[in-house]
Amino acid sequence: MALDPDVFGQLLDAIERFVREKLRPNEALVGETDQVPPEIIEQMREMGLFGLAIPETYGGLELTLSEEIQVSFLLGKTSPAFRSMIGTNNGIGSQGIIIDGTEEQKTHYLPAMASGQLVGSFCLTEPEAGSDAGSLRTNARRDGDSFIINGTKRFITNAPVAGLFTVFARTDPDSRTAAGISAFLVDADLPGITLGKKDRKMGQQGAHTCDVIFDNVRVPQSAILGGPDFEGKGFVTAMKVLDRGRLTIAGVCVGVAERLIADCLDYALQRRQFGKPIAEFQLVQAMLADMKAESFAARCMVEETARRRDAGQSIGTEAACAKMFCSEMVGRVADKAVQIFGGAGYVADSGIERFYRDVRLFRIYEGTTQIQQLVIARNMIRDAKRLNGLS
Ligand code: COS
Repeated sequence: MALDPDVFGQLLDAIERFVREKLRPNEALVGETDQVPPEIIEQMREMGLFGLAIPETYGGLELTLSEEIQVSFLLGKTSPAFRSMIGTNNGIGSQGIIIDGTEEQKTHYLPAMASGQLVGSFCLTEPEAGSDAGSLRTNARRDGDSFIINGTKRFITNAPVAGLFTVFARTDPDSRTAAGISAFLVDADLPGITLGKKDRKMGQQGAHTCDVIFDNVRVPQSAILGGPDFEGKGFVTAMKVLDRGRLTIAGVCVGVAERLIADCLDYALQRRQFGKPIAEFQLVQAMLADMKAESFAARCMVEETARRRDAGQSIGTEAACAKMFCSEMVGRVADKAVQIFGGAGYVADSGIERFYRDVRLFRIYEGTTQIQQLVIARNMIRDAKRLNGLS
């Protein structure tokens, strides 16, 4: 349900001000300390940012996808670590419950996630199962009315602060593929769950990932996401969640690109070489123009995909196109930003090198560029076969 336009406008204004006044001044600190200050997280809770995409009935703001990506554009205008704090609760940590959860699961978990009291994490990736998510080895063995989960999950965003894990585990011991995987809602304080040490990453300091190890973790049958009828259907839930998540990441990429372009323009107008601002040199202008055109194309793509999804269309192909194009685009933009800043872009003080490192992740998580290509091409071929009566 869309918010009243005035109310939504006020929300965007408040977020824009928050980014400008609170988040941007703390970017360097977060980069250096690898920690988002607790008072900022508290302010995010108060603003309702943890529940942007959660239905109003469960305490969230219930933004449409078109509205949510406008927020992504704004939050992209600062270090991605800030958005990552709220990223899982609005995306992969809650969407499984919203899309396929039972009423009881929604009532139990979503209000606490919307308020930010409970952080949700998505446990799909494993040491031996990254892009080939369907080959995961974590297993959930039935034992009477319970399941016993064993396995290790890797690079799990927000795991160090999570209270709830959506865990994808194989319930059919005879299957080796996507079939036979179930999703479980697992409270983080259950006996048998341990966390690995925080990963030391190339960028996005302040956003934390680590291993989550499940050693004979007993959960009731009611922990299957969607209830007993969803046993063996967890992989499809994961894919539906990722379709949506990929678009919001694309939105963040657009925001970061726009931020970098604004920084480059400011710098190019101030920085003088050969007696004039470097913005007056055509070779610098060419870089600025390419950055602008690409980021504008990306913005249009994200907005159109969100519109289609809000109109009830399935967006698997479009979300993959957007994730691929926007994440690659922001990589090129960040590279040109370093070039325009020159030496100042390579040293830490300008913050440009930090963004250059931060944006590298966008081409990897929630599906690499190569996985997006595979999804796009597979869907094209499937649709063409259907059209021609070949399948
Ligand atoms: N929406 C709904 N259902 C989907 C779907 C989607 N977007 N994509 C796939 N499915 C369904 C398929 O229809 C199929 O169901 P049926 O067996 O009933 O037909 C099932 O899911 C398995 O799909 P598929 O055969 O395509 O699975 P594959 O093992 O070949 O894997 C890819 C598909 C590669 C696309 C998948 O493993 C993937 O997305 N990998 C990347 C994982 C990822 O993004 N990891 C990031 C970590 S999470 S932050």
